[in-house]
Amino acid sequence: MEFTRREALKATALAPLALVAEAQSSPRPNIVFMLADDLGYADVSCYGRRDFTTPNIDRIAAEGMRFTQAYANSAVCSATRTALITGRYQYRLPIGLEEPLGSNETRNVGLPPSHPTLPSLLKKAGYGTTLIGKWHLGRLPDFGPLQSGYDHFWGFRGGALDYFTHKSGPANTDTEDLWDDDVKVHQTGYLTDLMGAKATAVIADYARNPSLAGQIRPFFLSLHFNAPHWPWEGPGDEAESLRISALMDFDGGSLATYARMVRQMDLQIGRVLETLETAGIANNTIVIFTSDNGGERFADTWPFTGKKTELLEGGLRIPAIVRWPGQVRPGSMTDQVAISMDWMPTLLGAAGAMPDPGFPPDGMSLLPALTQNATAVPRKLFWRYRLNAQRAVRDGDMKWLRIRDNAFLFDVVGDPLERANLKDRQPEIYRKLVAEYEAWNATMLPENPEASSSGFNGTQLADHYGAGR
Ligand SMILES: [Ca+2]
Repeated sequence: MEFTRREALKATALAPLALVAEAQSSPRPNIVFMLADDLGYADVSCYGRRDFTTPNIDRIAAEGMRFTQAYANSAVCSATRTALITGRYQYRLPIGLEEPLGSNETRNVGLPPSHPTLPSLLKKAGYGTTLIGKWHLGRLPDFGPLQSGYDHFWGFRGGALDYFTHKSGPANTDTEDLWDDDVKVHQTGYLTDLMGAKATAVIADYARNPSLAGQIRPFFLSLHFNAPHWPWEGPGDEAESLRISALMDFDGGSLATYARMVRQMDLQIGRVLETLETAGIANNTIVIFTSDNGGERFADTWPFTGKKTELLEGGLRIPAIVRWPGQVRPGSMTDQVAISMDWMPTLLGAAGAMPDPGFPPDGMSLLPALTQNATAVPRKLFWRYRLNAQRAVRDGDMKWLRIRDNAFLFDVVGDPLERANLKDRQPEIYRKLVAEYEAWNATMLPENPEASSSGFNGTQLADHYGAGR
């Protein structure tokens, strides 16, 4: 891939003069944003995974900063990805109400191309923008990465893809979903490896063409792995991809398979880091690694309970690691509460770019925590999830949680397992958080009964006895 002189001139014309001048005196950082899919809080060794190691992800932490209180905007894919790309609560847009967007959805829901996005704002500021991996924010012809601010796209549009057949359904269906820009492509190989290869090629290309017409052009690469999302297939498990009758299968997978899926992603992340070094741009590149929601059935979410599709901490808490040489202290850690939609103001700030005044971010910039060792700022954050009428507020260390008619108040810092219900011991705080939720919720779109909202029942997961069928 290479961008043409015409594209470069177009980008220059769009960039405000001040930014161009700044870019020439001190180059703006490149950004490599890596997102795992359904990776739990303790699924990498620097967050506590016990049965395997993730040396490359650990290395990002050793050379950067680890967030101990990072949250996903939602307990599932599309909803979090809406918040991540818009920098705002997902409940402001119909696509954000899909938990997640279904593959057979016929209502034509997606991220409106007119909405400003993290890639579209960076592009406007002169960045080259590429998405490799998962999109999951609506189908062509109306919706897609190229329609929402990415110059280039290589990956898939749905919620899941088989690692070998690259189909969104079982092997015997006509459901291939692998794309190069807006053209469907066929490629052989294990998807995690293909994404790693594509990412390293893209980085090398950007690094080879850093300057056109005297302008240094930084890049924003979103590398959205589907690992370790189901189907449960590690490298070499092609037979399993032919066996399963649905990608979301409940008769396969194991801790060992899961370990191989995560470790293969870690390996590809190592190649990305190596490529940044070989290209000589590691020192001017922000590297981020995080996940889109909490862990699924094989994940380690200790010390939390709950999983993907649940507003318990295990469904929401995720690893978040940032390396930025010269700016972020190596081997550091912060207890700053953070959430997916914070990346928009954070990365725009790092790039010297501005949000669209018509769509102000709901999150906050993490730059003070990252670059100035700032004291953690208390946050007030809100979630809702339609299945089982789940609602949650985190205010300071306290969390109000409702699941169906069961209501709780937890101190999630002192009691991360969410066991000691303080509702009747601290009724004023309980009432305050409920009132805060109601006030916030009144400013969001109402729940849409037609939107998807997924979860697990007792026939699927034995530990969910009592839940549904
Ligand atoms: Ca996910």
